[in-house]
Amino acid sequence: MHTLPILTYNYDALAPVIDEATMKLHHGKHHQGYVDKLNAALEKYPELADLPLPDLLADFEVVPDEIRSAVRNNGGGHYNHSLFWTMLAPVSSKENELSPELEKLLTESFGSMTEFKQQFEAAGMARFGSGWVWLVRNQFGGLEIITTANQDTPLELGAIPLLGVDVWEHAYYLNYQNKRADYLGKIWQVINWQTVAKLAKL
Ligand code: MN3
Repeated sequence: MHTLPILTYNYDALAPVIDEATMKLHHGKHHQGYVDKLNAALEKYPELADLPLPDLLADFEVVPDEIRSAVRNNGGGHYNHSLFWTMLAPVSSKENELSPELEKLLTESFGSMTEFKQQFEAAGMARFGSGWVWLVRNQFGGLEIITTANQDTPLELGAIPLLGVDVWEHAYYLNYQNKRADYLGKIWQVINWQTVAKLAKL
C-alpha cells in the first residue's frame, strides 16, 4: 500500500514563491489522487504492490498490460511528487544554501551556475503541455538536463534524478497564471540544494 508522504514543512512555508493554496491542492489533492489510483490499480496484483516503486517504473515489462498505463501515470505521479517535495525548502533556509562542492559540480558540467539555471529554465519552457524538467545523472555518469512528459520519470531512461521541477499548470497556475517562465525563474529561491547534493552523492 502506497501512502502520501508527510511534508517536512508547512503548506505556507514556500511562500511567496509557491503559495499556500497551491501547496495544499498539489499535495493534498493531486498527489493524494495519484496514490489512491496507484493503489487501486495494484489491488489485484499484491506481488507488485509490495515492490519498491522505482522497480516498477524502471521496467514496465514486469507490469501487466491492463494496469501498465495506470502504473505509468499514477505510479510516476507518486514517485515524481514524493521526490519534488524533498527538493524544495523555505526561502533562505539552511537547505537552500548551495554547497561549494555542488556549485563546483554544476559549474564543471554547465559552464557556470547562471548557465545551468538558464538551460534548466529553457528546457522547462520547451516542454510542451504537462511534464517535468530534471537535472539527472545519465547512464554514462554525466550530469544532464532532460524533460519528461506527463508523469514519466527519468528512471525508464536509466537516469538518476538529482533535481526535478513540476511544470504542470497545477504546480503554478494559481499564483503565476500562464507565466511558467516566472515560476521557473523564482523556483531557485526554494530549491533544497542539500537534497540535490545528497542525491549527487556529494
Ligand atoms: Mn504536480
